[in-house]
Amino acid sequence: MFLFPSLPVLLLCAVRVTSSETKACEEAQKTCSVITCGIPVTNGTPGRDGRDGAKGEKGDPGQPLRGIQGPPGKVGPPGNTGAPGISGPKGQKGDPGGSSVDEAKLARLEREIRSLKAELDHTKKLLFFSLGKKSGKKLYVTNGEKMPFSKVKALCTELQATVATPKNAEENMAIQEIAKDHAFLGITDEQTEGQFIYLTGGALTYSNWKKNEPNDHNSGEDCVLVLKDGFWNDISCSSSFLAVCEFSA
Ligand SMILES: [Ca+2]
Ligand SMILES: [Ca+2]
Repeated sequence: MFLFPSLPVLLLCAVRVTSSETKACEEAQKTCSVITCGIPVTNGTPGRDGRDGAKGEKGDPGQPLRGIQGPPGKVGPPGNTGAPGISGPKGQKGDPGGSSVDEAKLARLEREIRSLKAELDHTKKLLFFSLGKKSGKKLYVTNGEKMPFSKVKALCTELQATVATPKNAEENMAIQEIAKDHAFLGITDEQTEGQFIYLTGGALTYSNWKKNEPNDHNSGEDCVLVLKDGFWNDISCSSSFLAVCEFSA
């Protein structure tokens, strides 16, 4: 009995539904045992959620997010020196220099030179008195040390002096008095045996040989000593005796 009344309803449903409503009915058939289309009926229970729609179109690119500003970085290395700037404007002409300024400067320098000269003379006198012996324009100085002739030469050269070389009796005595012991003289016959010459060059102009000297004793004696008594003796250059240097005073 229930089949017949529902048949016209089903037919009516097939006639009335449009193509767009067909899908809705099909969907409804899956959930409803009885479909009522076109005829107002009481509301049924809500259907299930539909399927996901088609994928949408790609959206516009998003705006990049700006992060928080970090701390300042380290100071970079100094750059290259820049090109020199343009010269500044020429300054105003200065005041003419007075010649009186130069004269005053010169006068002050002259006073200073005179003062220094006086001081030097005084120092020399002290030096003669305490260290050396002056004879004419020569000053003889000893450090009291004994050494071979080569070292005596080196020492005197270093002091911008020469080895003591007496050229007369007065100078010989001055050396004898300052040495008070056997001391080398700046005289040798190293170049030619028997021909004594000055270290500074030239043949002897004065001599004070002891009796029987020079004798070039044993293996040879090419250097000269002034003995305590003031007489000379040729001696081996490698022996050690007092060093006396000669300065021009
Ligand atoms: Ca000799
Ligand atoms: Ca000798």
